This record gives sequence, structure tokens and C-alpha cells, in this order.
Amino acid sequence: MEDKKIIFSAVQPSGNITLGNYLGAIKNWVDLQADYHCCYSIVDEHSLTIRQDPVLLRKRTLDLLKIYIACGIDPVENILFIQSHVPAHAQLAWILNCYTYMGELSRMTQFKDKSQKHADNINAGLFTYPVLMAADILLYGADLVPVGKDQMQHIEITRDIALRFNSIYGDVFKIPEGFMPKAGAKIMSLTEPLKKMSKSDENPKAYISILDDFNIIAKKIKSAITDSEGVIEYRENDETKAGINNLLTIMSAVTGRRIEDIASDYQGKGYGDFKADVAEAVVEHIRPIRQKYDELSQDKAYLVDIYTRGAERANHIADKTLKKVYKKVGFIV
Ligand code: AQP
Repeated sequence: MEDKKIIFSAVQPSGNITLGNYLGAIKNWVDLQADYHCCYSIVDEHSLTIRQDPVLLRKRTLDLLKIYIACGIDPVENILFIQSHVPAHAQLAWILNCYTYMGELSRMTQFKDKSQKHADNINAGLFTYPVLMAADILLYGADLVPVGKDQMQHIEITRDIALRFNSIYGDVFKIPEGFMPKAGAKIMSLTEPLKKMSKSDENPKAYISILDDFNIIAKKIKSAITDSEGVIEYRENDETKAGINNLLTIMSAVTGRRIEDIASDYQGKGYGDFKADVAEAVVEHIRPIRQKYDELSQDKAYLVDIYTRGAERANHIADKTLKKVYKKVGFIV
């Protein structure tokens, strides 16, 4: 892994993958794979911070692997693996926990949001989630971490933890940079457009899943919350336009066209026409992904082979980093 720079990124199998996960993360990974060594993980350990049904978790883990490949991620050129198959993630996370402060973890907006949403289950894992994420990234010496805007705070804390560790023990960790997509960095909920689209939202109308039926996708977009002004225009700081801003962002991300150009096409037209076109553009974008996903669903042995080989390659790299850390902190190796 000397010549090209390294990328690490991941998605949790905590629900059906949304258009937000796809546009904010996975779509970008596809574009980056030619120029970087890429490690793309399915972070099942992270998803336990919220209660999961074991049967569904197993299904969603495999679904996510299929989605990665169906979206165009090459499973031979890149390392695709399941986090729990690489014990070094949990092992390094423990060590990094001892170099992370309660104060900095309590400032994480994801922790605040999720502990409000799941007030009956504010577990320690939810609090230390960013430390496990730091371990994920640092184990692979990642230069770049492509994420949506919602995860940028976690990249910052990863950098802080790594810098702190390096200042004590020397140059152990590479300091990673976050990388945000130009279009689609934050896709908002269809029902509450001031909140981000999330796969664990209790209201399925709030998100579009990559695996939703096409007519359901169209219905959800057509009933997305907008405003009563009737003007299709992007106004960043105007909260009343949040719904329209979101639909314009989605349209731009799936078509590759500029938001201004799209908005000018709809001058004088109604929200109904616009929503119908957004729905069609989203469905056409997802259609080939779904075809490939359906094909992969027929071949379980292939998927097992991919994740087994991915785990071998990931363990090889991660164990080397862990060993270095163990030596530095004074463990007998
Ligand atoms: N709404 C979004 N817009 C753009 N990017 C998004 N991402 C998530 N939501 C949006 C990006 O998807 C990647 C994977 O996210 P994750 O599964 O690790 O966790 P998350 O950010 O907490 O995603 P969700 O969908 O909101 O999951 P739940 O509901 O389980 O918490 C990240 O790169 C993220 O930026």
C-alpha cells in the first residue's frame, strides 16, 4: 500500500440504506476507487449502539455488502469487509478510550441526537462510538475519509485523538482528513426537512431506501414536505425552503446537473411537476443498482467469498497497526 493514498469509510447496517447514505458516502467511494487504496467496511459493531434484531442485523449486513458491490465498488481492487471480522477494531478502541476525554465525547452532536431519540437506551457504546470510529480509521493509516457532513465532527475527534497519542508516543498514527462530496453532503428527511435523512428514522416516509419499491420511492417524493410559496428556488438560509432545497439537492446529485440550472428549468412550474421529475430521476438512478443487487442476491457463496477474503486482507493491515500500538503503550507482544 505504498504508492497510492489510503481511504477508509463505512456504513452501519442499522437499517435500510438510504439515499442519504448513498449520495453522502457510497456514491463517492465509487469515484475515488481508481485513485486510492480503499477499505470499505460494514460496521456492525457500531450498529449495536442502538438495539438491533439479530436476524435483521445479519440480513442487513449482507444487504449492505450487496449494495456496495451493486453501486460499483470493485470487491477485488478494494478491501470490503465486515467490522466484527477484524478484532483489532475493538482492541484498538479500548486503548483509544483511555486517551479520549468524557468532555470531548459529550460535545458530539450525534450522541446528543441519538440519546434524545433513544432515551431508554443511552448506553456507554453510544457515548464512545466516536472512539471506535477513530480506531476504524487509524488502523488502516487512512489519508482520507469520505463522509457526509453529519460525520465531520467524528473525523475531527479522530484527528484530535491521533494527535494526542502521537504527541506522547511519536509518529504512530497517520492523521486523516475528512472528504465531503460536492453534491449530496447532507440529504434531509422528506417529512422533517430540517433533520437529516436517517435510516433508523421511525417514520419510513422520512427516508428513501435504496431497496424501496420504485412506486413507493415515487410516492414518498411526491408527498415530501415543502412550503406553500410555490417557487422552486434554492435558498440556503431560509428554513421555509428546506424541503425544496432538499429536493433540488437530490435532483442535482442524481443527475449531475447544477442546482441553479435545475431551478431555472422549473420557473413558473408547480411543485407537482417538479416532484414527479425528481421521483423519476431518482428511480432511474437507482434502477441499475437494483438490477445488480438482485443478481447478487442469487449468489450467497460469492458474497461469503468476498467477505472472507476482505477480512483476511483487513486483518493483515489492522494487526500490524495494533502491534505497533501495543508496543508503544508497553504491552508485551
Ligand atoms: N442524510 C445524509 N446525507 C448525506 N450523508 C449521509 N450519511 C448518513 N446520512 C446522511 C452518510 O452515510 C455514511 C454512513 O453513515 P452511518 O451508517 O455510519 O451512520 P449515520 O451517519 O448515523 O447514518 P444514518 O443513516 O443516520 O444511520 P442511523 O440512522 O443508524 O444513525 C456516513 O458517511 C454519513 O456521513
